[in-house]
Amino acid sequence: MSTVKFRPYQQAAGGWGALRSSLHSLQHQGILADGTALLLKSNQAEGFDCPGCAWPDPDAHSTFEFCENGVKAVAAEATSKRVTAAFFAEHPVSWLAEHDDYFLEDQGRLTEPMAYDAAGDRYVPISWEAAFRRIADHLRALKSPDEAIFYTSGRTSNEAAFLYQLFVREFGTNNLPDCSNMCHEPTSIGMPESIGIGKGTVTLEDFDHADTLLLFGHNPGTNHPRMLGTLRDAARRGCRILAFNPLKERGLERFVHPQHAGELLSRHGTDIATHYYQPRIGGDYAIALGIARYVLESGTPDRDFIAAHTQGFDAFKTLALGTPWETIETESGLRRADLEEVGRIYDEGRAAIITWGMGITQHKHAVATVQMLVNVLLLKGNIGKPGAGPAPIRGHSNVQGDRTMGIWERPPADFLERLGREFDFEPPRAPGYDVIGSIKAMEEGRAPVFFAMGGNFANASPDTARVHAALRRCRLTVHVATKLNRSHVVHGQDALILPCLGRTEIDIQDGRPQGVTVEDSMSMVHISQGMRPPASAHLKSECAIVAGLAEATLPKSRTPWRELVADYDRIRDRIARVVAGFEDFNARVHKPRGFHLDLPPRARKWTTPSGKAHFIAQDLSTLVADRYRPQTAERVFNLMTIRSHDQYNTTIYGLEDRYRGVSGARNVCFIHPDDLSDLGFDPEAHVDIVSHWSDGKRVAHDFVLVPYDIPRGCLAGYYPELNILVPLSSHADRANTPTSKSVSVTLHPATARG
Ligand SMILES: Nc1nc2c(c(=O)[nH]1)N[C@H]1C(S)=C(S)[C@@H](COP(=O)(O)OP(=O)(O)OC[C@H]3O[C@@H](n4cnc5c(=O)[nH]c(N)nc54)[C@H](O)[C@@H]3O)O[C@H]1N2
Ligand SMILES: Nc1nc2c(c(=O)[nH]1)N[C@H]1C(S)=C(S)[C@@H](COP(=O)(O)OP(=O)(O)OC[C@H]3O[C@@H](n4cnc5c(=O)[nH]c(N)nc54)[C@H](O)[C@@H]3O)O[C@H]1N2
Ligand SMILES: [Mo]
Repeated sequence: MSTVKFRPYQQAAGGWGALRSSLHSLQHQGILADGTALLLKSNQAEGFDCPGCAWPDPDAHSTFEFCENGVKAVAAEATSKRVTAAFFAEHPVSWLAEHDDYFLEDQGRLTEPMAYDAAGDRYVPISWEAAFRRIADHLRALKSPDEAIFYTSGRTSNEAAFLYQLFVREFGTNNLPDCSNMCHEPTSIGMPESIGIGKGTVTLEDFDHADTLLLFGHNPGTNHPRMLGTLRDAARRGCRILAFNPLKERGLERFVHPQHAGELLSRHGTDIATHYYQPRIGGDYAIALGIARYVLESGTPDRDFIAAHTQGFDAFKTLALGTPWETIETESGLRRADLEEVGRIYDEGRAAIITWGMGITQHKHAVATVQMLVNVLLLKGNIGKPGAGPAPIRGHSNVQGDRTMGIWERPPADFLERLGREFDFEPPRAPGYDVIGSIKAMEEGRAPVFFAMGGNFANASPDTARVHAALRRCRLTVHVATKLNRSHVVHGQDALILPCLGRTEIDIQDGRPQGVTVEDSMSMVHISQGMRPPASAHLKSECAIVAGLAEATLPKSRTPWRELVADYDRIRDRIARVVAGFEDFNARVHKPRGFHLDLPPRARKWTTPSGKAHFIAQDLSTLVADRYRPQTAERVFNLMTIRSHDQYNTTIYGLEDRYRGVSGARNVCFIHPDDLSDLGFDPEAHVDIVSHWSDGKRVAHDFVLVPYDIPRGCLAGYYPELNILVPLSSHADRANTPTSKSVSVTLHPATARG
């Protein structure tokens, strides 16, 4: 393994560093010449939606919105490198499996359908027809449709997602786990109980009207860099920006806009956060409770709003005022004076937005924390007025749209009702498996067929060893993918790789180019039109793959699969009749920049059973009592697994985590300098990280300790390398999201791998 270099990064986020790194990625993918032209089409009214993050596009922009990590995402898809049949002929799968994920994805775009040949331990070419037949044979041989699992990652378009869930339900199961089970599920579970919908209520424009922003547990400089432009404008207007993050993330501190020549000359850039708090990992429930307590005790709750629009206020007030400040301090890791400062700023504000990311959702008490953040908003009437509201920051560019289209293992009854009526079949009603349920089912042999529409299930899921064993137990694994990844080399007895078109590519059906649609983090739905010739003539669109599969598997289906795929407008017409809020879909989406979905809370309409918004809270002490405490005399740390600046989830672009000053390797573990010396380790000591759970220990070998500005008792390292430490049964209450941001671990001098 290469060696880790650590050199603290002094500059602002963005700036020349971002420009240099973007050029480097275009060069690395061999598309320096035409890459720029391509980027000019990204996030434009008539271009393609950036396959990177789900941050919305501003309504008016000059050329293109520059984003370093967007460039990396586009370049990774538009790469000139190719994985051909000759590549697979040369390399046995066991050889591929010895290589890391960076190597696998870096081989380039997949070019034709491949099937695993056990005798030669190689993937060999297969025709599309034969591939569909083989999958259909496996599916039809199952004792029950519930023995198959159909995963989705969040890049799939609305049209493909809609057809895919229709196929899966006509086949007869709701086993539709998706990446949001590991991501924003606590948001989707918590928010409807509070305000009736599971999505953010703000638009990008609201950020122009807010005077207070509270940012919880996300890292915009890396994971949604276009948000930095929004934050910069807000900061320049004098908006108060409060960041809550155990780490000092540079993108939350200051930013140089790479498209402003004047700013490029100043190294310091614009200060983003006016106030920066470093809570302990998992301390956010207590912070939000502290804010609420301050407002109730010393501030001015919006009594009219509370009386007219909410339920549960009195109980909530009793609970908040009854929580001692000492408990709030210990649990949040912030001092009372800081908490009161936050409370005061929030109370004084006229309109506040609260944003959150994985630092909130990947914890045991994630649902409770999401609901506590909503309580804070309700206290001041900060929903349903300009410049105010909840803004969960989604991950994949269409993960929100996929859920809207029915990629959901627990579909609402009214959706199934409409789906069944439109397509003349009886959809299954029993809930399906989510990600964790799927892994357990495969492990126990209850689900021998695993099909994935995108993603990298083998490495994105928790408890790597168990997931790999589970996938290997399958009779068939199938991956619709653009690039080679771990999930293709950790496979079932029979395995297929089906290569598809990416977002940036021209999708021709029946002689005409097709556009697909996506929904961003703020519920804007718009068209995405590919611009590049496909990476190979053998690629199919995700929609065409679903149709091929459906025709092979469901001979009695009354759905005109081929006809729908010949013109995606026809798919949208069906969506318009099934999915609430998509009436007149084609007419509305073909307008420049598309349309905004109607979100009732914006008009202070609450689609909860009571018709009101709800204060929902539980005693902080119950959450504390609930915490897992390993039986060990050693010092136990709380580890969060996070993204470096040079990756897209399991896709590793390079080995530089620029803003954190780390380069050269990814086996790092950030630790407070005093914790380091207390344990008797030197900086850059090599350690094994051992996670503790009721079912035993898990070990990550040979990680380098990097002294860092992080609260004591807390550690950080990179996903997906540390997924081996996340126990399968450690997950958010009710939402089942793996607790990727709180793993109980101890540190030990590195030993040889056993
Ligand atoms: N370039 C790039 N863009 C991406 C992705 C990518 O990998 N690369 N991934 C996409 C996806 S799918 C998603 S979901 C998003 C993820 O975007 P983020 O939500 O930003 O994801 P993480 O990197 O996991 O970062 C979590 C942040 O929360 C902080 N944190 C961790 N635990 C806590 C806590 O207990 N409390 C608080 N307050 N903070 C905490 C960490 O220090 C870190 O700054 O980004 C999307 N965009
Ligand atoms: N420990 C830990 N684990 C985590 C997280 C964490 O923070 N910590 N984060 C979780 C989160 S938030 C998420 S969202 C999941 C992500 O989980 P996934 O969505 O499953 O993983 P990705 O790495 O985004 O998937 C990358 C693969 O998608 C394929 N791909 C790319 N573009 C396309 C396309 O257009 N179509 C198709 N069909 N395939 C495509 C490529 O083959 C690529 O290899 O991981 C989760 N796991
Ligand atoms: Mo995500």
